Amino acid sequence: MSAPNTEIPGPADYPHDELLGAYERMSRIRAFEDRLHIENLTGDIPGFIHLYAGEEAIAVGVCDNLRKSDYISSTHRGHGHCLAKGCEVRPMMCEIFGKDEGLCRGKGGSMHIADLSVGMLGANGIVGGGPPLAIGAALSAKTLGTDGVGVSFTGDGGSNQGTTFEALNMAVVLKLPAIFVFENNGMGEATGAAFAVGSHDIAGRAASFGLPAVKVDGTDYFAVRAAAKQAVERARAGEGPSAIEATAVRFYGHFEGDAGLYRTAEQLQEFKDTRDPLKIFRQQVAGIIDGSELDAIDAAAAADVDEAVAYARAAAWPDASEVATDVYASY
Ligand SMILES: Cc1ncc(C[n+]2csc(CCOP(=O)(O)OP(=O)(O)O)c2C)c(N)n1
Repeated sequence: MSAPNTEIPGPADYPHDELLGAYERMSRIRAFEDRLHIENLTGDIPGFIHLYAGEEAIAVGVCDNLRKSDYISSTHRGHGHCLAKGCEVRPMMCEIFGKDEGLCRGKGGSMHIADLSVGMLGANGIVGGGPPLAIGAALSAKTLGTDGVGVSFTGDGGSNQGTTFEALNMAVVLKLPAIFVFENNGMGEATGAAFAVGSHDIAGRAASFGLPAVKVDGTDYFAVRAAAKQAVERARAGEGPSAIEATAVRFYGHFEGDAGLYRTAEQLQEFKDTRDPLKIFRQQVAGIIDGSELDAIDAAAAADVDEAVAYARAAAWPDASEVATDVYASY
């Protein structure tokens, strides 16, 4: 495992607008997830939802290095990845509520949101399902000579899957423009990564496949952004794949409805006090950006989500005659 980059560009190295944009994207994810936590209690959301709050700096720090034409694959905890890659709030909300105006016409739901128009290959109910998709996108970029990249987001649990190992190996063998982002939130459902990850070192294990791999604090937007920048530049230059292990904490249960008995309320509160990527960002930009500007961003994000929920609730269901449309592929 190569040493983490110690010369990380900080807030002073980015234009004001870019800093505001990064916070806006993280704030939008937080508002989206906090609101879904409440909406889910009404029973009006079909299927399971898994919330991304606490991990915002990973999705945004990575995707802020990507172009619309680059591809990402995601996980069952996919809302943050979707929003960071450019999916719109309203059609995402419609999808989660199962409505016809959803990104997948209401047939995907939370765990299968996809939007190819922004390079979002899909949230994925199959743990470890994303890495093979991302290297497929990377192989197509390499074959077509587009200088695009394919990025997979995978949890610490997903890092143990055979599909992930195969994808890591194939990306190295074929020297693909692929980036493996491992979101280590310390838990796979209720099982600790310290138990389930044999090496206790996801980046080190990835490096053993023969690619550069770094470990970063995934609650630090600037650390993630810098690590991903190096990986993306390397991929676009034809130098092959990289891996990033980013550590963070999820603020909600594994899924909405999880009693979360594997951690105490005190532990969770301490995480929220000390490992909140939005609070950390606010501290990092203090003196450069006025807190009131960030407050206004939070208020606008909450208003957008309000509007999207109202819209989605009132929106039409898919017509029954379309039940099989877009479900079966035909060639
Ligand atoms: C192939 C497969 N095995 C098991 C599951 C059940 N499952 C859903 S989420 C999950 C935990 C995944 O943990 P991790 O990859 O760390 O992601 P996190 O939930 O922490 O974001 C499991 C085991 C599944 N969906 N797919």
